[in-house]
Amino acid sequence: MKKFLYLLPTLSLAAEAMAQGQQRPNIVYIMSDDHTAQMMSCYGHSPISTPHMDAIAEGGVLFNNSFVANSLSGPSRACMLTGKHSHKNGFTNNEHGIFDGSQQTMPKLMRQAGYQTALIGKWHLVSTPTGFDHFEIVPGQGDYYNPTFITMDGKEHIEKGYLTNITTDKAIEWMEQRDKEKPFILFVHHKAVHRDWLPEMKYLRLYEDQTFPYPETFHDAWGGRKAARLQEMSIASPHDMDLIYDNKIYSPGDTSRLCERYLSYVNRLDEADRKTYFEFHDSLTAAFKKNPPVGQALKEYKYQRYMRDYAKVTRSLDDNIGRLTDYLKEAGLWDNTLVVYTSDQGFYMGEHGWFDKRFMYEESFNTPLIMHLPRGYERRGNIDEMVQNIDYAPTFLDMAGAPIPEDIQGQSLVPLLKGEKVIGRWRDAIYYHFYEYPAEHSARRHYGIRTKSWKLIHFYNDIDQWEMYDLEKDPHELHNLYGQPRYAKQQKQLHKQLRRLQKQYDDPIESQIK
Ligand code: SGN
Ligand code: CA
Repeated sequence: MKKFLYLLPTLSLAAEAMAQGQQRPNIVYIMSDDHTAQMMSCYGHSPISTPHMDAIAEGGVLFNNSFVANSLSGPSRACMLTGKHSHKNGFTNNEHGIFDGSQQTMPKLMRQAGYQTALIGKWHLVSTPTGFDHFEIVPGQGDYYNPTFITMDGKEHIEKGYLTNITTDKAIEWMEQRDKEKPFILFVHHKAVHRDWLPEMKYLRLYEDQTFPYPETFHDAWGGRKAARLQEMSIASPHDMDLIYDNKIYSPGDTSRLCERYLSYVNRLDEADRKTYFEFHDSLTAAFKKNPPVGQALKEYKYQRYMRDYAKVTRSLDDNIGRLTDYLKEAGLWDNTLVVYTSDQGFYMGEHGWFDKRFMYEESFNTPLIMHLPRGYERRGNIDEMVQNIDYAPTFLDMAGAPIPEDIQGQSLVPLLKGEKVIGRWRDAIYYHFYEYPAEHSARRHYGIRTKSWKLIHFYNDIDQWEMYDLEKDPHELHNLYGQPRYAKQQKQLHKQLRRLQKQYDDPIESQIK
């Protein structure tokens, strides 16, 4: 891989800081699940307010162009941990992936550099976590109510309460009892706001009087985009968004494909809470059944229910970001800690008529990224350079003054965080590759690149379609320009850039992928 010129000066700065006896920064990496920038007020245009997330961005930095390498939980986590694209870290999809924990990972390298390493919450990589001094994880996707946790001895136990709160409790408990002589990196991985969007009891009725605006592309009919037509993540479709499972319109005797799973999640609640839960949802069900919406009205109804549930779960998440940042301030850790808030990918909040993620279209290719910076990192405000989740590993190593192995594919963000001029030194295109098909939601396999103003995507496997978008003129990616003679030059240029990145990252693309 090409060496970047600025690594040397940055490393020597970190080494210099250590030589002067300055403590290396701690790192608190908070990652939620399926939380998207459209539902964060610091990104603008959010229908709900997220004051604690906003406070991080206001005092620190907000990345406007932050992307994932593969828009799905396990793969995204593997990219973050290794600093490498999916074809290099081996975890390409949730369905068949088992993370090879014997490979080089950033937590292992941080530990070698003298950091204490801890992980709390969702893991989703199947194999036992490696490289952590301490971990306590939830099995698979985890449960919102009275969740099960797995401790380092492999034993499972149930904790009473709401997962988002418990995850924060455990993160704080670990920080309290850590070795205070050493710097630390703590990974706080929330399940929130993943499907099935079950709210904390105190927020059961929150947002119920709010009508959420419809995104401009809510009625997209997916013209010119074959993979978009073939997906199974449409709000309108009863198969994709289940009225019982997703929208909680249920009365005893009702059934659907996912009904039993819905009941198994809610039945984890203690009896009193279960009663309160069903009292509220029964009233919604009764109103629905009295006057059942159909057609367009049903699609809108499902969207409103989806938005309200997602917003409730986001509210608890935001509260807990506040609890964690308050703790860091009270414990005197704030000034020397990097606090990262991000998600494992973005999400569709009704754009194109969808929920879920997977596609390389902006809403799910993007992931929110905001940071509170430790002392010595002067940059503030919005950052427009294109960054990707493979960049976190080299960034943390760089901040710790540890060497960045040659085979890491991401770039350290330290020059950006120090406010250095990176013109001509930053990447001009981002690479993406999604593999999970055939699978739930039926998003076809695809890879592609995004530059500042263009995007080129190739959908492959059981289809073969190229798409090309002018992101400046068509930010919603509705007009596929691929193959149009007037854009031939642009198309050729994008193909060239795509080949260059596939060579740089050494992606065997579809020819060798099972
Ligand atoms: C579950 C969800 C899907 C979701 C995947 C992946 N279905 O399978 O809707 O796309 O997780 O999400 S559910 O019926 O179990 O809710 S990921 O974020 O973990 O990758
Ligand atoms: Ca996710």
